[in-house]
Amino acid sequence: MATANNATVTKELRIAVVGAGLMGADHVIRIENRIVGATVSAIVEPDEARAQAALGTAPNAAWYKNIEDAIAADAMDAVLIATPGQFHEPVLIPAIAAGLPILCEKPLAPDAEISLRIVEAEIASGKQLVQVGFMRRFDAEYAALRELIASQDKGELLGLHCKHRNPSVPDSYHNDMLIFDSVVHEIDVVRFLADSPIKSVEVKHFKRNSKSPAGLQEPILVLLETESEVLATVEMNVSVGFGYQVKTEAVFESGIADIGRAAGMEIAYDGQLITQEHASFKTRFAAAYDAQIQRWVRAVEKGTIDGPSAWDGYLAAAAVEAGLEALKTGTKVQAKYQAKPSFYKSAN
Ligand code: ISE
Repeated sequence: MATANNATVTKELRIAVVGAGLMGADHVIRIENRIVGATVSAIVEPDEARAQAALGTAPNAAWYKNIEDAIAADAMDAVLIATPGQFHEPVLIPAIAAGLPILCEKPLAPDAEISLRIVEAEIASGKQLVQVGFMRRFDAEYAALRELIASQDKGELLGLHCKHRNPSVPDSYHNDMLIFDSVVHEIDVVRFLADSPIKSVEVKHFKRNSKSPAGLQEPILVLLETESEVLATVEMNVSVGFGYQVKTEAVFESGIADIGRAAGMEIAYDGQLITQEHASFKTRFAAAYDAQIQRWVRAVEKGTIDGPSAWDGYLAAAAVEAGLEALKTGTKVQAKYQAKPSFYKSAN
């Protein structure tokens, strides 16, 4: 659009944020304060108290109780879904049918069957509309490690040691969530780093932490094997108390690389070296979330996506299914995948 004095006015992308819980509220603040070229135009949230809290941080936004009403009111140009995975499909299907670009938080859906339905809806729309929020791919250290692996500079990648530690989990968190809510990040990022699909999953149990919530059998050790025969060990530990840690050590033929060490000020005092640890994924991955959303906004302007696709979401869901069976049976379970549709072949 050109103004009278010929200055160019760029239109801001109007984003509807669906779900104003922990993650959604964080994304609203992020878009309003740190993302260039976008604004939150709608909060889609059935709970009034949550919606009002989010509206307090998004001056241009209107409140809708469901996605259908927001679509009918033409309230947005794009959708960011930040509800838990089991609520994604009923939002994704109408948003895809309306031709809206979507950034959907992980996991795309709770299982492979639902993920395939979403993939089919996207193919039927004729356009890649869905990007999945595996934000670790946008973390600078993960990106650097992927480049190091691809360069073969330190020889072939032999294995990965991944440590995923949460200070605590909410009461609603249960055993299966260790795999579909938490390990799903490693399932995606191990494939991303090794550039090879997950072939099998096996789950072992560490000695149970007496501080874990009742009913939770953890920490667990998950073994992910890729088709390229890279073995990844994943310590999934959600009751560490002291802070939030996500670290990966890569073992090469001629070297070791380590990412995720605590950064920032180190204090030497009274015979100790003290560095502050993150308290939550909101700060540990803040820069990655910013980069993910900024790049998505730019991609939407060009009518594309810039990150993991719905097909990547499906591949993760299929490997998660193997992981859930491995958790239940104690055996090594092979992941099963459908053939990649030609629609996604030329895509990232
Ligand atoms: C949570 O849903 C996340 O996605 C966090 O990144 C992860 O660390 C945590 O374990 C999950 O519950």
